[in-house]
Amino acid sequence: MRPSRLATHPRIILATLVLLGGNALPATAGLALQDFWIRAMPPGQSMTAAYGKITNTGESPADITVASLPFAQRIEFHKSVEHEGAMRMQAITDLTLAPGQTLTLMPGGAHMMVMGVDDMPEEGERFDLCVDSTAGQQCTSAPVMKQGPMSDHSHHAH
Ligand SMILES: [Cu+2]
Repeated sequence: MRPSRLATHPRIILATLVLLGGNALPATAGLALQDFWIRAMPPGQSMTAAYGKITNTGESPADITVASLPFAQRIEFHKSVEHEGAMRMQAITDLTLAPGQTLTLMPGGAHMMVMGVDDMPEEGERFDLCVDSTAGQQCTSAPVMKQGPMSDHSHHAH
C-alpha cells in the first residue's frame, strides 16, 4: 500500500500563482530542452536526425504539437522498434508528456527525424531548434555534430 499524500497541494498553489501572477509564471511552466544536437550528414542528404531531452516542467500534461529547425521543411518524431530482427522507425503517436516526464531522444531510440533538408548544415554550425506544445514554445541552440556529446562507445581520434 502506498502511503497517502497531499498530492493536490501543488495544484492549488499553482492555481493561486496563475491568478496572482498572470503571465509572469511561465518561467517554470512548459517544456525544458536539454543537450540537443543535430547529426551532421554528408552534403546532398535530405534527412538527418536530432537528439536531446524534452521535459515537461509544468504542472499539467503538455502535448507536443510540432518541432522545427530553420533548414528543414518538417520534423517528425520517430521511435526505433525491432521487427523480425530488423530495426525500423515508426512515428510516435502519443507525444503527451505528464508533469515531470522526460522524453529522451537518442541514437538507436526515439529521435526527431529532420526532413526536407535542401542544404545540409555542416559540423560546428548551430541552429535554433524549437518545440511547440500546448504549454507553449521552447527553443534551444543545437550544435551540428558527427557524434553526440555523451556518446560512450566511440572514442575515435580525429
Ligand atoms: Cu526516423
